[in-house]
Amino acid sequence: MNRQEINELVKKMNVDTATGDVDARVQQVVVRLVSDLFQAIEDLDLSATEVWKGLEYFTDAGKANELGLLAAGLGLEHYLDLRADEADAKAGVLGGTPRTIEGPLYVAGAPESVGFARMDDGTETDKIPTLFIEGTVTDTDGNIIEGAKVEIWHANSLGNYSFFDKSQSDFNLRRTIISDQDGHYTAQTTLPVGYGCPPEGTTQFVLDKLGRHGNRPSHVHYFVSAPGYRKLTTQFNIEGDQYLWDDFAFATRDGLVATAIDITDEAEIARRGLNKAFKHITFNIQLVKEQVQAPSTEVDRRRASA
Ligand code: MBD
Ligand code: FE
Repeated sequence: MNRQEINELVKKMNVDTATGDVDARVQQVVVRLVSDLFQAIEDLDLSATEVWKGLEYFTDAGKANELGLLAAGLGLEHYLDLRADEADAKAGVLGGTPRTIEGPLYVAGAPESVGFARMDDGTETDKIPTLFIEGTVTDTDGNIIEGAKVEIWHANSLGNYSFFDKSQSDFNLRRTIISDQDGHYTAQTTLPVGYGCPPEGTTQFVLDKLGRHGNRPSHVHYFVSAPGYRKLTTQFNIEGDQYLWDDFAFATRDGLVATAIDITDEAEIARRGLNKAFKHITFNIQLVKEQVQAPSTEVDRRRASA
């Protein structure tokens, strides 16, 4: 079939058959995607078996709750960031900490505190380095923002995230810190290890077919919001990790690479109430003022909450 025949067929089946209320946007999207699918089947000369294997794949990936992971791995989530960057540039929005993908592992409802939070439950303190993360939330002119909501989440020593990994305590390595009167936030936690896709999972299954790995560098996720400012979704990725610029989810970006500095000074160690050397990362955040002409940075997607 050629494109015109496909278009006519899809219209006959999915538009001309309407007898009830039509959601015009959904109709437009469905017609386009079904037509493009038929066209791809033509162009690639897919067999019926291949088409059914594809549908079965989505069934399995959905059942495994891996479609969010697949979106990250195939670059769909990063592509949405590039589109958002482009829309911002067109609207004249400049500056601020760069955005990068949320990923599929956020959980709403983490404990909230002002200025400081201890994020880890202490079970890995002897196993991996302690990490202090500190930073200041400002606007793009450097004016401090007090009362910003800094939501932070990251993985443990095995690259696993609490809630999804039921062996961890509730909200382990997940906190909300409100910036203090100096715009400052401090998190005491453990140094995360990079994530790897479940080796027997549906995402890794496709990555294997593509000859790709499913690893991310060590990283820490952020949502930062404050009244009058655009919500920021970002992460820092840690310098020195072998996957820093080889991230299967394409989240590492210029401006989002953090260096973990070794702190061995005894006085510094004592000041933090510790008994061993620790790592320190500074991650300052610049928020952009809300503006009417720019598209919203709020993304409505299904998220876990506990
Ligand atoms: C992660 O930790 C992550 O950040 C992404 C984007 C995908 C899978 C696991
Ligand atoms: Fe992550």
